[in-house]
Amino acid sequence: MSTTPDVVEEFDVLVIGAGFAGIYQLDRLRSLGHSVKILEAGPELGGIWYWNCYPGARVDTEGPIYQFSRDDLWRDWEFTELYPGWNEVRDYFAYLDRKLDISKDVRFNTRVTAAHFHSGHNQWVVRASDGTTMRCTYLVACLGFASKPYIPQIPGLAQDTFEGRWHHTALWPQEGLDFTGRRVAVIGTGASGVQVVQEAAGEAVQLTLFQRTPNLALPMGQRTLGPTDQAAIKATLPQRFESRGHTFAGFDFDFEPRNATDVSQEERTAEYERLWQAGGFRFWLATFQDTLFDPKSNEYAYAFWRDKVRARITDAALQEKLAPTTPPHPFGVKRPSLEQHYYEAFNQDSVALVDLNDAPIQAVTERGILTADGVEHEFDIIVLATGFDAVSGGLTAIDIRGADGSLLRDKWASGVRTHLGMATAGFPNLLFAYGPQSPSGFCNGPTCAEVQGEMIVETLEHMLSNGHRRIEATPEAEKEWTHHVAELVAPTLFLHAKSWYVGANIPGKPVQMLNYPGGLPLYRAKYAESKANDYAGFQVS
Ligand code: N01
Repeated sequence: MSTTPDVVEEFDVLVIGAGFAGIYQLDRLRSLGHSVKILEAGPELGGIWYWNCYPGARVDTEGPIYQFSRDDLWRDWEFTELYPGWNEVRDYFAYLDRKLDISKDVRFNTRVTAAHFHSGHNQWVVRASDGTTMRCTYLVACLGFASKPYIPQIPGLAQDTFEGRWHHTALWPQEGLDFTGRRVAVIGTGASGVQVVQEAAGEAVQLTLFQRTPNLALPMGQRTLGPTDQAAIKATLPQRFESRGHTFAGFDFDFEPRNATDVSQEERTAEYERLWQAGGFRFWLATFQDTLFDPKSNEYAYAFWRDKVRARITDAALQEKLAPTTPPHPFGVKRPSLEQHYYEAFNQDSVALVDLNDAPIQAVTERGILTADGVEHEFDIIVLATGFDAVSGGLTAIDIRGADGSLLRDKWASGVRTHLGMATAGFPNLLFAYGPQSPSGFCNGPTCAEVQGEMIVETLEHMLSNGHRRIEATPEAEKEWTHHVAELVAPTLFLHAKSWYVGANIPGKPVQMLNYPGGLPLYRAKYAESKANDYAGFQVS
């Protein structure tokens, strides 16, 4: 890549991605007087909420705390549902644009393909798919954890053998796709698959879910928000925002200090019931603190979940497929989806389930999906809800080359290594939000955009206002951080499931905890310690 002749613009900071994290960076850094630009692959703000417009796509954090906490922003904004749909989240981004005038500093439809560090100038030379080249002193990647969809290699799929239409949920046609009267297949049971199934069950003439692992989904507790709700929400939002930064996952609730194994069965059941009725992620993240550590405690939670779910499914065989007697993996170490009427959908004659453990997919054919038992299932639409090369995939998809010209993709081929989940040795002046070994997928998005976002802003402000030109994680610091993450995860049950949390969903990807498992308060303390010690773990020059 040429580093000089075609350079047209230069910035203090270039940000990749115009979701929550990127918008936070632009707004804050611009207000501090720095020159900043966002490069965004999509044609509008929203990041993940632009691409994921599949039927049923919906936030699974309560809307009031799924927004920026700034007073002048939340006071004038209301979501109409407790868990807003993708359309309403897009409206929120349009609202942010009106309030903050973001778009004028965003270059849309510009997918970053390469970023090479130029040591002589301490600058990044960034190239986009349209041939644009820009320079910046600091590059901040705000790619989210799910910017690289995973499409499995199923024979016939890439060859477009199928005569109907097929789409990955994260590359859904913007004009929509009507399921009405169509025969629909859904492959995958993550949050995306569960949401599509719920939606398609009411529209499709026939719906078949291809399941490899059941989702241990939780009741969402969805409801519309009327004027009384809105007033009550407004009255308590400042405290809720405040508590967001001090809980494990950036919500306004946290784990219960008792252990499930220390209380009587009656107390345990009463607590589970309370959490179940409260809805959302509470049964997962406001439950007994030992649930994700102690196999016995985890079994208690699973048994409660299983019995609740089975009571909603009429067919005994489907009960066993969707909520097996024996847990498919410990509860909560693969992300539960929030559902509204997912399990009832399977009581409809028009909805079927194919267990891929009995009959794996062999090929996509002209007419549908061929499974190993020789059955060709015929469809009009195939939905791939097969997830993402999560957390690190967005970064390694870009041709990022560090100070000595080596590729980030190569450096992380045997596993990610970072300092504070913010930077990696050999790649000076590159910081990332929501990246590997940061709270990332374990954190409410807007909370993390603000909390980790502010760490990045502070670090950049320290650099820019002190005339420093180069910051780089040291190899020792990233070794220590990687060790710290491994130590935190060792006593948990997370490595007992093949999830995207640990990279196990992508064939060949090293299995390691990709998200910071110590919770937001510890993460903040670790950063504060580094900052108080003159950015310990970074080499600043
Ligand atoms: O992806 P996933 P997702 N053959 O990786 C299956 C966020 N999100 O897009 O479980 C057959 O969770 C795979 O099977 P298995 C949220 O953080 C949020 O659903 O590995 N099946 C799995 O069932 C979420 O956790 C919302 O056995 C194959 C599924 O595909 C994250 O994004 C909405 C397969 C993938 O599930 C990812 O969720 C949506 C194959 N070859 C997403 N390969 C909100 O509500 C994979 N699978 C805000």
